[in-house]
Amino acid sequence: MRPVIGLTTSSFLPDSASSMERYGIAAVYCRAVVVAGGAPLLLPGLGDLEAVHAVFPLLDGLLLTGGPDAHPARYGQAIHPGCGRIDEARDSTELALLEQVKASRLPTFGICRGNQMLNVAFGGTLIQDISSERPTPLDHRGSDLEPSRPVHLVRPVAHTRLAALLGADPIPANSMHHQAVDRVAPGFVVNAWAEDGTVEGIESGEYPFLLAVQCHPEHLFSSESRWLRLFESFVQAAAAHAAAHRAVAV
Ligand SMILES: [Mn+2]
Repeated sequence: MRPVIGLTTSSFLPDSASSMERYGIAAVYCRAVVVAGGAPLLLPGLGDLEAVHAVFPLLDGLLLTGGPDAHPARYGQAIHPGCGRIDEARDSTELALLEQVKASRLPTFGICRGNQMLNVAFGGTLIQDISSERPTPLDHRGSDLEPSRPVHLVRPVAHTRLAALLGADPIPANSMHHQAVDRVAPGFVVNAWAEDGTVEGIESGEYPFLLAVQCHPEHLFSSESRWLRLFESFVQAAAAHAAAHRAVAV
């Protein structure tokens, strides 16, 4: 049985292409989960906590995807002028999911916004806008128009799970973010740095699989197999969680 991987989604407001609000994510997230052996299940960011509690027991793993900015009040700050679009219903949904993760130790993988939400949910803070708050020569939005194009190196930190999966050598990564982790949440460590000192991922050794990256491996795994290992390791952890959960249920 494939483990069921819940993926959080973005809300798309009515625009020139559609008069309807929609929920969705890039298809490559789902393809990466399938290639790694999981079964993707999309989760709308409605902000309905009863719905979260009803759906959560169906999940064997949780993938927090990219998206808009977390409300800075979630980490005790006022909105900085450089902060971008906020979706409070999605914030509520993901933070409720992560409260369930804390209780259940469900394997969880964060990507981009997912890296930031994981840090916020566990008590860390964010840089609201890198270019205005921490100017750097690196262009962390450099892959916006071409998501599979690496634009800077990421250096895995020795003795982290990420380094065990990617190897210790610097690895080219794409980058589509303007925020980043600032103060790292208690219980977490930085698992990768960009060369300008930007946090490119965090993880906790206190859970079976609780790991996140700031780049977008879902756009890289098909051309660089090292990135596929992240999805494979995550899905394996989800399968182990499912096996243990079913054993308890019997
Ligand atoms: Mn970056």
